[in-house]
This record gives sequence, C-alpha cells and structure tokens, in this order.
Amino acid sequence: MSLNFKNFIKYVTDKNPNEPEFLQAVAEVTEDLIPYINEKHPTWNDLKILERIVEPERVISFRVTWLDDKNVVQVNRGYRVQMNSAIGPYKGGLRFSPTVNLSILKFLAFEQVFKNSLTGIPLGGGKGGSDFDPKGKSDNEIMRFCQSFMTELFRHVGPETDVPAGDIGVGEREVGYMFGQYKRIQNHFAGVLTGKGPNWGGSYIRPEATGYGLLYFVQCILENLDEDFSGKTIAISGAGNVAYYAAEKAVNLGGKVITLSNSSGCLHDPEGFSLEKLHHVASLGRELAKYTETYKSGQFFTDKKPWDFACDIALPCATQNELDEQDAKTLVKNGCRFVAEGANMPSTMEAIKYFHKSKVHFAPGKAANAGGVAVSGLEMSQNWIGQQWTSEKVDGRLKGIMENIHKTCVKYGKEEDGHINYLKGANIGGFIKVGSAMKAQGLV
Ligand code: NDP
Ligand code: 2IT
Repeated sequence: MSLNFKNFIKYVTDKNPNEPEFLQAVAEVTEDLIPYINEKHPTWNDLKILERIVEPERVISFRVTWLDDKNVVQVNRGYRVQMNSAIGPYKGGLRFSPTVNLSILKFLAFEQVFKNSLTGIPLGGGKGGSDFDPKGKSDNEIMRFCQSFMTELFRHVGPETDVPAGDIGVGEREVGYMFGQYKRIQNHFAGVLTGKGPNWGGSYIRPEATGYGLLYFVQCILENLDEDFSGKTIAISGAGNVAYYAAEKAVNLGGKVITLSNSSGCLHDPEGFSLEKLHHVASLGRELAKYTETYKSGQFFTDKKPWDFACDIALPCATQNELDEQDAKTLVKNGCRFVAEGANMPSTMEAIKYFHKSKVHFAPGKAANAGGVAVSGLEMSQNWIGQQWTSEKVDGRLKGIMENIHKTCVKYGKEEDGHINYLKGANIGGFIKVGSAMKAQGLV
C-alpha cells in the first residue's frame, strides 16, 4: 500500500483540528517522508508507522496551583507531551510562556523526535511546559511555581523515562528549582533534568550548546562551498539563550553580527556587535533599547524585524513562525544566501518554499539547533557514569555531532543539481532510525 501526502494531511487534520502549529510541523516532515517510504519501505505503510508517529505515546495535562507574593492563589496549566520513545527515553525542553498550548507543545515534541535521532544519541522525543508567564515575576514566585509544577510532574519523569530541560522562559534557575523539588520528593539525586548548574550535575557548555552548535553547522555549510565567515554579515533574532551564544560564536568565527531582537523590537548596530558590546547586551536583560544609551552606533526599532536589514546569513533564534514569506523575499532581495534556524520552526512553510526556490542554503531547526539537546545527552552520560568532562571535551564532542548531522543531511538531501535540500536530508535522516526501531518493537 502506498500513502498519499494530501490524504495523509487530511487524516491528521481531521484528528487534530485547531492545532495549526502541530499540523504545520507534520506537513513539513511528511512531505519528504511519504515519497521516501513509498519508494524504500512500502511495508512500513502497512505497519502504519506514520499514523503512529504523529500520535503522541502519552499527553499529560495537569493543574499547577501556587501562591503569588500578594498571597493571591494562581492557577496555571502544566503539560508534558511524551511523543516517541522508540530509540530512548523521552527528551526535550519545558517552555514557560502565556502562549503555550497543546498545539505548540505537540509541534515541538514532534520536531524533537527527529532532532534527537539526528544527534546519534539514543534519545526519544518529548516536550512540556506551562502557560505560566515568567515575565515580571519575583524570584520567590518563580520558585513556588516551579516547585508546584514538579510536585505533579515528578511521577511522570525519571532519568530513564523522561528527561526534561529548558526552552523559552526556562533556564538554569528554573531547572534548579524543579531539580531541588524532584530530589526532595524522590530522595534521589538523579539526572532527571538537564541544563543543571555545573556544580550540581550539569555539563559544561550546555548553556552555550545550541548557539555554538548552530554556528558549527553553518560552518559546515560554508566549508562545503569552500567559503568561510570572513566578511559575512549576520542577522540574528532573539536575545535569549540561543541568540546570545550564537552571536558570541559568530563573532569569534569572524562574522559581523548586526542585529538582535526581542518581543519589543529589533536592535540594529551596523558596525557589528563586538564581544564587549554583547556582554553589555547581556547585562541589559529585556531592556534592549537601552543599548543605544551606551553605544551610539546602535538603533532600536519597534517596527522592524532583523530580516529588514541586508545580510549574508540569517539566524532566526527567537520563536516559531517569526519569519514569513514576505521576510524571505526581503532577505533574498537584499542578498541573503544562508538561513539556519536556531529556534524551532521559525520559518513559515511559504518562507521555506521561497528559500528553496531561490536556492538559499536553508538549514532547518531540527538539524541546525540540535546542539542543545546533544549536549543534554552528554550531560545524561556524565550523570550515569558520575563524572564531569572538561569544557574542551564537551565542545569537541558538540562540534563532532554537528558535523555528523551535516553529513547525514548531505547524504539524504543532495539533489540532482548538487544543491543540498537540508530539510529533506534532516527529515529522512532523522526518521530512518525511529521508523526501523518502531518496526522492530512491534505494535506498540
Ligand atoms: P529564551 O527564553 O532564552 O529567549 C527567547 C528569546 O526570544 C527572547 O529574546 C524573547 O524575547 C524572544 N521571543 C520569544 N517569543 C517572541 C516573540 N513572539 N516575538 C519576538 N521575540 C520573541 O529562549 P531560548 O533562547 O532558549 O529559545 C529560543 C528558541 O530556540 C525557541 O524557539 C526554542 O524552542 C529554541 N531552542 C532552544 C534550545 C535551548 O537549548 N534553549 C534548544 C533548541 C532550540 P522576550 O524576552 O521579549 O520575550
Ligand atoms: O528544542 C530543544 O531542542 C530544546 N529546548 C532542548 C531540549 C533538551 O532536552 O536539551
């Protein structure tokens, strides 16, 4: 039996109405997988591997009650989507943002399945979070929320079951409060979360890993074309964990980073951010506009995106669907030749199609931002063997993993004209191991 993309998307849409982000992620992946399976593994259709892979193994939704600083009771919703455990324990971040809903967490968990497989580390895929808004909350409020969140989540996770980590709104501080509560409830010092502090089970280079890994991946794309970063202008969106370390590595590799952004607007410095300027940005927190008080070369725009400025390389590192078809057209018109996603699904489907049509070298998040979860996997290994590796060792392993992901994308994504379709390469390269493991493990 062979599958048809249009019929399959209708089937998934009928089953998951009102989940646009999830449907977008499924369409992006299965457009490449369906022809591949029909040609190479037609028997996987009879086993309904694709129908199964789009169905989470388990979705947990729970109430999170906590007391704010004014002693007012607050109620939020917590989730964990345990998407696929065919090749390892569920693994993926937790997002705290008022925009969180099931559609967004299912898209993130779905992407995570393929991304984790691409790392070569045995990790399944999952994602979770809450509609809790960390902005404007005191440290004590964050702690009380995290403790309440883990008081329910603890029964669903474990070092060999499901290992959450950070994502938007969740960093080392939040991981710390959740880890402390898990340890207290279970009386077990275990690698149940990654992104821990280096003095209490964390790995060196985990904070830097997603941004550094993204730049190592771009370096592979450039080397494949006999090019490098020198003289190249880079537009980055976001000013959080991923964007910051992407900018730092880009500068260290010889690129000129001209933008950063957040939900208030876009910071443009046509002279480029030096490492010193980046340190200053970090000290500003969310007050990016204040940069212009110290550095006169900078300008802050509330009505512009990083994609409005001419660049050679665009690195969207903020959030999903932040780069649409119009942005893609502006980027291409201004000479942009490389786009690599630090965020998850930041480009819309129409933007990606335009990049492909324009022969822009486009690297999807599931390949290009896999460095974060890869070092999370290395953190799990260190926890299991009770050791801590040096920064140099972890960074070297990270670089090797990103080079291998690039090779996988080339292997499965090379077109007849020699151009590499990184999206197709990542989709197929990430799928093969998961699909064959599902087949081997029978009807589960
Ligand atoms: P952070 O919370 O550290 O930073 C997020 C940044 O993106 C902030 O600058 C935030 O601005 C901005 N942002 C968020 N939402 C919007 C929006 N709707 N419009 C404009 N700007 C926005 O998160 P991370 O850096 O960790 O995550 C960024 C992206 O990278 C996400 O897509 C995440 O899923 C992905 N990712 C993260 C990994 C990790 O290891 N952390 C690994 C792989 C991918 P503001 O403060 O104003 O909201
Ligand atoms: O999207 C992602 O890959 C992450 N947020 C990191 C997940 C992890 O488990 O480190």
